[in-house]
Amino acid sequence: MKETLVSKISKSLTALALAGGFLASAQVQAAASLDNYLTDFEFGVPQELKVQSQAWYKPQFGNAGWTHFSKWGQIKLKRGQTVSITVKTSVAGLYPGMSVWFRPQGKGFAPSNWYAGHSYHQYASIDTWNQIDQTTGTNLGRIKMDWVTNGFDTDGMKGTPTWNAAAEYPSNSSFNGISDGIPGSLTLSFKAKRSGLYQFVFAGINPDDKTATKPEDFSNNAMRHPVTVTVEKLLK
Ligand SMILES: [Ca+2]
Repeated sequence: MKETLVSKISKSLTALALAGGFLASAQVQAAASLDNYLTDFEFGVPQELKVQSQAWYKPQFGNAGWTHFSKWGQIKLKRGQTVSITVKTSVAGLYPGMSVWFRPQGKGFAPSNWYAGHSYHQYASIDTWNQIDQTTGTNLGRIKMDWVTNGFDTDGMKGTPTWNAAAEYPSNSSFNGISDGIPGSLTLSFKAKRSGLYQFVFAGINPDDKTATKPEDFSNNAMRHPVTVTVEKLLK
């Protein structure tokens, strides 16, 4: 039986779709190393780390967080444990922001000292395959991160909440501004739904402009400022 034109086109489209699918699955991604940016945490042991003042939410980068201008932490949790993570600073005018993910490890998964790119979405899960160490060409595997929670400190924060590409203050509620009455301090609490590794990233968002009473020069984006981070186990 003679093939109709429609049938031929249909077969060609199917072939193209298959080829496209193959290319997509074979596509590799350059991973970003978190060496020197990632700290292991234990319950109740504060760690002082340095972050940039607007790296958790960077208007110049489409409002994404910036992987290497922030700092990362991780801790293993058991299913059902309720924990809090606090990021606080004594630097006036600096407002911490933080995102938390569950990150599966083991066969097929990239080690946790690799992240999938130079920017991160503050309130999204990711699942990406064939992450590559560009230096060695090694396929690191899959980076899967299930979003758990996020937020930023609004205590004392000035600014007009307007949402646009250049906005310094996100009015999009998914960024989750939190006021607990303590300027420079942000606490996120959550219950572990699964046993395993939880990874978090933190940095500043929308710092105050430099003033006579605020000696920190936040106009220097590259400057890093100290924050103290503590993970605590909460009683049920
Ligand atoms: Ca606060």
